Amino acid sequence: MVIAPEEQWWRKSTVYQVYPKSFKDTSGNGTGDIKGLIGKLDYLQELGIDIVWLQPIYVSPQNDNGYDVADYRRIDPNFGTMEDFEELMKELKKRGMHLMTDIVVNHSSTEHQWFQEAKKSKENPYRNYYIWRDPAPDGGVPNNWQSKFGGSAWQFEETTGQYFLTLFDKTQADLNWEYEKVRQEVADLMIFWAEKGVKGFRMDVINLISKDQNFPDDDGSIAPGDGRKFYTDGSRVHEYIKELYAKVFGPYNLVTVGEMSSTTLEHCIRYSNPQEKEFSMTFNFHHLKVDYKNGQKWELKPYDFEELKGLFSKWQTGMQRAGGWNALFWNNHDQPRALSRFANDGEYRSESAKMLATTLHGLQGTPYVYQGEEIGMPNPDWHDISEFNDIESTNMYQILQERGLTSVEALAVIRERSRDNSRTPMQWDDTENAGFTNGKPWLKLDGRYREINIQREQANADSILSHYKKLIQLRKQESVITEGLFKRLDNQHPEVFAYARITDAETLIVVSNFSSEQTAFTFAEDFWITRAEGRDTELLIGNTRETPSWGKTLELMPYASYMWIIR
Ligand code: TEU
Repeated sequence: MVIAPEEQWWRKSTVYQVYPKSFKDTSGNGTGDIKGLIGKLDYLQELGIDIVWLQPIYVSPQNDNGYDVADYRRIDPNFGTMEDFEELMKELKKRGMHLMTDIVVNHSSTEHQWFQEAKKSKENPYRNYYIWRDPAPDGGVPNNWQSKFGGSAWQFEETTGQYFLTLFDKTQADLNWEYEKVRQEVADLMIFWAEKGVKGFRMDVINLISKDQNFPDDDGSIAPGDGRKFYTDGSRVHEYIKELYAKVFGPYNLVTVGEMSSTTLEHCIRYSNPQEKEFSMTFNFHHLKVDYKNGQKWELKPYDFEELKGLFSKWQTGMQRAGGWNALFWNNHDQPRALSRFANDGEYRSESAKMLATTLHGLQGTPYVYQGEEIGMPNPDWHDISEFNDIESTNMYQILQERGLTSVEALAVIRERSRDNSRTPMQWDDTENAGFTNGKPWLKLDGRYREINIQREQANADSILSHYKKLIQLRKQESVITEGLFKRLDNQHPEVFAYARITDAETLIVVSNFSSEQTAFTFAEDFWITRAEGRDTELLIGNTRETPSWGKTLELMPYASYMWIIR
């Protein structure tokens, strides 16, 4: 079956990710809110955004900043009211924009009424909504699976004398997808939001919902040996997603993105090929682990550039061949800022931010811009552990010391890897607290906000922000960006990532220098002759004052990056 292109309008869209807690506060309580977002919709429209991904705003104890949902149908008063939400929908519609909401249903908060009931007795009608196991014969945990936030994945519940599974925080209880009623609840709650006009869903760690029902111990033969091989892309996951497609995504014609933790290319092809009727696209994280020493997030090493390029190429080519579709991203609310991580957030901050953007936005897929990325926000300047809020960071700070690191060493790791790096408040202008709040911000701001802020970017025609605007428009104008075949060109150049996107009529070329040194890059002879030599070439976008001279060999200044089209 061929899907008509008009049904895939989002293939030319750029999604903007809003972390509401840090976007814009209007109440003065120091945390962002829905009204704050409404006030900034003109800004997003001006940027060229047509889909806004709004992170969880449901009632929640906020132990994991809203990824611990206590009521899927109500707005947390910290963020506003249902009236505010409806107002947001109206204001988006006025501007021709769509809302994508975040659905967190691998787990719920233990404060959810389902869990409050479930824990009362083994006979409770909600018992089966969660995953309960008897203690091991010695009274200990049922198996050796580890929580993603550190420690055992099992929590003991006194009243009934059983353990329940929590793959994340101990207050995030995993839902039991084997139970048909749970799947129906999920479909119903999504319909509730679709009826309100929500056009898309981002589904949190959705590839973890089908667990091996034998709950075996992990023998550690495959790193990291924490049990994930028994619940990642599990045996019934595709069946469950197809069920949601049939009940919700299809009937409401939604754009959907699945967040896929530790997944494989083969599974993502199935999740995102339209013929499978599952998701529109998938996030995977392999390219954001190239600086994990031994695959461990909490062990530092400089990033492996060759591996990074290899991963982009593998996913571009692999998804393309089999009709899958990638969600493209450098940043999100769980990642340190790519600018600080893969490029230069000091002397070459502006060049670096533009270089990373051009590199990503030339690829096939749907790009996501995470708030602040479009103005080159860096990791902030952390000094003390007390400045951090994220539960994962504070847990790991303790665990790293238990593993033998000194407090100074542990802090050094947290500074680099903490999710709070991307969660600091949005920098709107150079007034106090960067115009984010009149109150006391819930998380500290980056100290450079007087220099790095939106007001300043808007006043500068040559800004990072203008660069993003242009890239977002280019995707809409140049069909080769959506359709062209991916071909890597750099032949393992130590500093340069270069690729082409090829259709019968056109060739798009992206060349980026990832280093702070000047370098040169030469196209391979056969590519140069067949696709470039003697043809009309237009520079679509670049990041240097001087226009580069086009030719078989290119001289590249530090972090220089260009996109050409050959027609
Ligand atoms: O994150 C999923 C996830 O596994 C990670 O990105 C996680 O933060 C990392 O592996 C920990 O080292 C999603 C959400 O994006 C995240 O904010 C939530 O905390 C998590 O699920 C639980 O809902």
